Amino acid sequence: MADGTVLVPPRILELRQNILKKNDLLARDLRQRFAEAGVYVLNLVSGPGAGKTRLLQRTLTELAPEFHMATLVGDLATQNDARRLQESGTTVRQIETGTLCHLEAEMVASYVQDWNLAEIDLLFIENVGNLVCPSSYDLGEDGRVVLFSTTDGEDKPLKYPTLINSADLAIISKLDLAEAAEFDHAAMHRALREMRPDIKILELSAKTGEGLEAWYSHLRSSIEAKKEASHVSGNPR
Ligand SMILES: Nc1nc2c(ncn2[C@@H]2O[C@H](COP(=O)(O)OP(=O)(O)OP(=O)(O)O)[C@@H](O)[C@H]2O)c(=O)[nH]1
Ligand SMILES: [Mg+2]
Repeated sequence: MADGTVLVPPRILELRQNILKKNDLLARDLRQRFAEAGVYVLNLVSGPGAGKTRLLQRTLTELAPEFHMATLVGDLATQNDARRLQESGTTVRQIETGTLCHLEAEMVASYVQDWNLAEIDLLFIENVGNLVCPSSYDLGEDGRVVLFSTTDGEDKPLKYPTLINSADLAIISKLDLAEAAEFDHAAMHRALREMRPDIKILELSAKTGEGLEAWYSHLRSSIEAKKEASHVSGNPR
């Protein structure tokens, strides 16, 4: 239309609403299972190449002495990310989505089906690299982390409001490249806070290790809180 409005035919809209409703119901069941098992679940979302896998590679390796961790990683094709993450010695499964640009609760449920969730402290779900589709799909996670790299441009939070609105934590990655990319830290923080005034922001480099301690502290306290909640609700592990 001349004013830029896109009209969606009612039948397509209805179909989309049904898919989302089915996903929400499955996500609710998953969240219940995760809560009973006391496993803390994080869904990592970013555009392609922002550094999700590299951050997880380092996190899985460095926190392995402290926690039992597992990862599901989604991509349209290849087992590349799973191979990289398996070098940490932790449990990793690749979900190849084919043509889908996001993970859905049904996929998560089927890929964790034979896992003993009570043995896992922390489950990472690396979503398909995409800033649009993953934001509408609840995976039963406790927290959603959005990554923007210093080379992505400071205006990205403003361009992808749905994603920011569904995120609990924003990670600014590739801090070591900030100077070369002439990254404007204040502008990025402003853009994030304009969309979500209370969003927690961490800046880090998975290459140099700068900022990783704050990320690990966040994980430690979140895991602790989840275990506490699980005990309180009568699910001793
Ligand atoms: N210099 C630098 N490079 C990084 C950093 N983190 C990731 N990279 C590089 O950026 C590229 C993409 O990183 P990945 O970890 O594969 O990104 P991703 O978000 O998992 O990508 P997809 O799964 O394809 O969406 C790789 O070449 C990484 O080595 C960092 O902190 N500093
Ligand atoms: Mg990846």
